[in-house]
Amino acid sequence: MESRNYAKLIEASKSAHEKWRLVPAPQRGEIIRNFGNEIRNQKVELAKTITEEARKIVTEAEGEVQEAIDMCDFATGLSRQLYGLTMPSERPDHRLQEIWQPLGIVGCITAFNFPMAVFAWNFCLAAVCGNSIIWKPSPHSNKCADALKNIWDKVTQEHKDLVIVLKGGNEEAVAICEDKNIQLVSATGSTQMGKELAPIVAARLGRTLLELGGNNAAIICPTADLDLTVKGITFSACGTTGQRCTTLRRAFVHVDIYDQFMEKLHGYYASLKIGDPSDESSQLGPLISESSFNTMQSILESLKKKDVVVHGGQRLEVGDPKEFYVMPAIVEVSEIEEEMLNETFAPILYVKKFTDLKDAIHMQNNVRQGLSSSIFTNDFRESELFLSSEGSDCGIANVNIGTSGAEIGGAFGGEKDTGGGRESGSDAWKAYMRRVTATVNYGSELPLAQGVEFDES
Ligand code: UN1
Repeated sequence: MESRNYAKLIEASKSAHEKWRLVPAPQRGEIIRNFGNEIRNQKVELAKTITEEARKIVTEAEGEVQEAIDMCDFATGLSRQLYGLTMPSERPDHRLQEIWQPLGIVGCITAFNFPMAVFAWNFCLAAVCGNSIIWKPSPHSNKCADALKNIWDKVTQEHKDLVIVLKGGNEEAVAICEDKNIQLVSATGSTQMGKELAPIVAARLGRTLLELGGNNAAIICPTADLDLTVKGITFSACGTTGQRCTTLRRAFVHVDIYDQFMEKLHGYYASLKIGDPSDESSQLGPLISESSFNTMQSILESLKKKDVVVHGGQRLEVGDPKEFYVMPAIVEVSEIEEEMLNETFAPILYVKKFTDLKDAIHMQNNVRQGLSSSIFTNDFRESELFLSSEGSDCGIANVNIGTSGAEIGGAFGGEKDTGGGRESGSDAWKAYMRRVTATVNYGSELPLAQGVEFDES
């Protein structure tokens, strides 16, 4: 990377922020609304670009564009709701108040699997809050980045540099992390990536917002509606060919319904349509790369060596022969295997029996990651336990829904090795701002807080 070019981009981003922060938030919201409307107009073409690059099936690609549109709508609404609290002051004739101000430049590093939505989560919030953004997309999805950047430029020439796309790989990601001009680095990717990048930002006391690996589990209880459950489990485990951070990787099934559940699950898996993602009937496209395929195979091989029962997982001769289509794997385990503790970015679902719900919750939580979790039950005592402080330790906890496919309205992110960041809905916008506590004295005396006296007498 040419450092002179990089410096120019940063300068442009800084000036864009300095101009943009003066635009009243509701007017910023209006421009973001126009951005959303143009994305709406181009929904089908944008989805095609996602399918072309990330190899997502049509309905998921369109769903992803919809997620970006929803974020624009959300940010437009937020533009009139960037509320600061007012607290009662302990001093007479004083006002105590919080004011939220933009940070400056937000660095945004995104992964191949959500090449538009995760940018939208970050950009829409960063922008409505008054920041500019430097976006480093995954090298797999540069066209997706270009497509959104072109729409932004079309919507506003004046604030064009509010979005700057910095294409590249590790070197560019490190440059963003090292750069003290970038107040917040929001990064989505593996835990390994987060562990490498976060210390670089921390060394300059910068802020990070991390959305890293998941190792999501579902607990299936005896009262669960099994048809609904199997559908939810299959979508979460196989959707996006197992390449979502929210993909379901582990299922704990109550012993009383285990056989019945497994029979239905195998039946559902056998009916999956795997093939060219641009063919509307396909439910699963290929893995993103040969190296993903190799990683998946080596995990399955190491399980087979231990005589663990592995169903599926093999390469399929469908679609383009240069690509890697697989039968999603179901792995039946009788004890916790080492392989289950790590996130393999491929459709491998581990299934284990349980008898006691508290044990199942313990197994679910007993991994380093903490993104998403689900319980399938019609017994409210079980679902309430799952949602209590003794329950799931994840950032996302669902009842009778799979682990993936969150709506934008909630805060998105997870605990432990998932990185602790929250993006998208609720009050996640606060991460993109700095909080100013302002005390205003409108009286003619100068009383000090905590009753401190500082008079000459
Ligand atoms: C990701 O995989 O990084 O909840 C994001 C979901 C999607 C977002 C996934 N809305 O599955």
